[in-house]
Amino acid sequence: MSRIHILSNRLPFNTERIDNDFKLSPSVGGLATGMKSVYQKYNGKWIGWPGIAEEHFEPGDQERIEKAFEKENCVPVHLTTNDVDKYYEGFSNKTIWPLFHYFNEFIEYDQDCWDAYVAVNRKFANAALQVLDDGDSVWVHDYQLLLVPQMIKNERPDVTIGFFLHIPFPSYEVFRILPWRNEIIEGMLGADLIGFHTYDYERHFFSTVRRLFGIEIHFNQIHTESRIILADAFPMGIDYEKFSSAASRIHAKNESEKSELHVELEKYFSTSPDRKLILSIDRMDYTKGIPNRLKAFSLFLEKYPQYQGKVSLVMLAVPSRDNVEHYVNLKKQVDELVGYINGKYGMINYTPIWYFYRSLPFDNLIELYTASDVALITPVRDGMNLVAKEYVASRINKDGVIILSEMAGVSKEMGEAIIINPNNFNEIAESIYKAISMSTEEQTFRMDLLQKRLKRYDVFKWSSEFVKSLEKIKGIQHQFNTKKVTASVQKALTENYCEAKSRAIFLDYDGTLSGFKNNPEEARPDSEVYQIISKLTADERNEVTIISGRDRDTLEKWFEGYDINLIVEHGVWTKVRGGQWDMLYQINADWKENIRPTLENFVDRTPGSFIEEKNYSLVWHYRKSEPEQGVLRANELKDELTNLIANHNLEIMEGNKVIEVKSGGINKGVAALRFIGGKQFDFVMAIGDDWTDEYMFRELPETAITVKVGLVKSAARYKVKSVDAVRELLNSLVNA
Ligand code: GDG
Repeated sequence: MSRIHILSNRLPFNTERIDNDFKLSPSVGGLATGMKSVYQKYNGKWIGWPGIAEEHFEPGDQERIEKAFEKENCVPVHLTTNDVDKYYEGFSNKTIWPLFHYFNEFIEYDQDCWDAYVAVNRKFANAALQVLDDGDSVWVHDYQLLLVPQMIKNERPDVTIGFFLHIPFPSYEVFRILPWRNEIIEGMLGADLIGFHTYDYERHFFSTVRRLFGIEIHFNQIHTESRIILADAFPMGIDYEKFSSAASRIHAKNESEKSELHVELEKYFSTSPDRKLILSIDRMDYTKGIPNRLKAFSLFLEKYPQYQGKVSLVMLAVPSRDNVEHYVNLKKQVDELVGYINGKYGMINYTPIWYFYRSLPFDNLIELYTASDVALITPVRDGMNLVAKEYVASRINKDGVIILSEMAGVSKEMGEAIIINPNNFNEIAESIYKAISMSTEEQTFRMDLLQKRLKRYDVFKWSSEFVKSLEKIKGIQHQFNTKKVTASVQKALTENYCEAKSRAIFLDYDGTLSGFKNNPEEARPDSEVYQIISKLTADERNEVTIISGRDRDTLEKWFEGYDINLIVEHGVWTKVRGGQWDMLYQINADWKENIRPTLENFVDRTPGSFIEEKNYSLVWHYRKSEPEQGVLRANELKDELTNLIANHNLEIMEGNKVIEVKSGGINKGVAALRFIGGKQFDFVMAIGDDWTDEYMFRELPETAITVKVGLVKSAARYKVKSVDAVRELLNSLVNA
């Protein structure tokens, strides 16, 4: 089985200097747990920063660290203090973190930090390149390493790369603010599989890819020139069993075994039977909505004074990035709010808010989860939020209520929670009341559903689903590659070409010989196209035909003086070289006046779109309109047209960013076959890019060499990736 390596900013161990050596202790986070199962099962390495900057090394430390990590199959990437300052604390945490969490006012734009980000991503990529063997895969994690996929792909296109983003991917309208937006997306598109926690993040990403690069996306596959890339939502799970068994273990403890916190919690409830405890746990981060939570809790006590003295909030805020200005300010604000609320509502035997600004041992965490009646989770933005899931897993008695912000990715999976808007303090206060008043039956009903779901889709299932998708994309790419015109296929085609005595060559124009332009008129042939056509037509064994959906005047003008055949308007008109225009069979265009108003209506409603008129068809172009709106309107238009054409012999054709209405019964396939007629060709070739060319691929004899431009499904025998590749193929034929 091929190996899978993991790349993340930190290695999954904490490093402690003991005497003259380093002791590693496993870190306990969800990512570490989930990924350990992957890199161990697939025999890979974990590549990341060990957590000690190079400046703190004493002589021999680097070797000692490397040796210690080698035993754990980890490869340390060494960073300097400057790297950590600018790449991690700088660009990662002061630019990407606020940007991706919609805190635009906190974003710092610092060229030095960006340069360091690029350089450190390069260090990680190089470390990975050192360990990669043929057939290996890598799974890159998170926003600190967005450029790594492309850096690896450029050097090792054969390696399958997965990337998972643990934080939200913002709307394009926010993402576009970033000066380095193109570089970031190009970096991510080096991956073959891109994972997000939710579909919303995925669709924001698609929208960004479309808008920045105009790349085609079919369902969840991104079709770049060289590869198909899969993107999908994989909501991260937790190690469910670990939390539920820890809760059972703690539940079973006798008095002497209980921790101090455990005893204190029991004492709190024993003073009055109707006491309730609300829990909140987060890193102290401005994305977590901690001040909102405090204000809403205060409002609750104000609105429901009967609960003063009976309901407390226990708030664990783990210190995080505490040397950064915005975090310092947040801490100050939280301290003040806690002081204010405790001062206002506190009594001798009642503290409204128990506030811990530190990290607690795992068992204490479980004690908090099991003791609290309500989990109050109110981030203003959060990629997923694992605390909500951990609370559910720890509720072995199937009671407890979760109040959950709709801005956390986890809310998509937890319909049974009370979902709130974190900026609506009144709604949160009311939800607290609703939660503490909820009947036990209702709590159990909701908790049972949540538990079943989270147990099934735990962190191991999450990582195995991702790995399965890595295999899937490998398969999809392989399917494409088997049809790809490789060097050896090209050689064989060239040999066939050279041996043939008479050849029919059908070439579509737009998207095949010439790339798409915003305006159809701008796509006129360049000198290379003319050169290829000249060379092809100079060989008298060749019958060269441009077969296109374009109108006859344009193509006649563009190829005036060239010894070629033209088949235009999808086969309506044919002009054999030296001859006159001839219609395949009599058709009329009276229907246009009935259809035109509908198209005009769509032009008015879709900025950037326009109508192209051909002799026997009308075309609605939407290449220049907003990508999503264009697709939406195109579907709407197809729908309307389907009703309109019911009594006419008309056809609706969907091309590349166009919807065309044309007279029925004629297509490129029928026209190409008619052209061949009874003539004997021992080499027939057809190249085209959109689905109107599929008629040709299907109708031509089986022996024909049919070539699709692009990576989508096709009836063609071969595929090439781009217009450039078509030109390369044709050049290789004519130069043979
Ligand atoms: C990022 C994304 C996404 C907290 N306090 C203590 C402690 N914890 C543990 C919790 C939980 C973890 O920390 C926090 O995870 P979250 O998911 O809530 O949040 P982030 O750290 O911001 O993580 C987030 C996540 O990545 C995964 O993709 O869900 O959206 O921002 O596991 O239990 N653990 C211990 N003591 C504490 O005091 N032992």
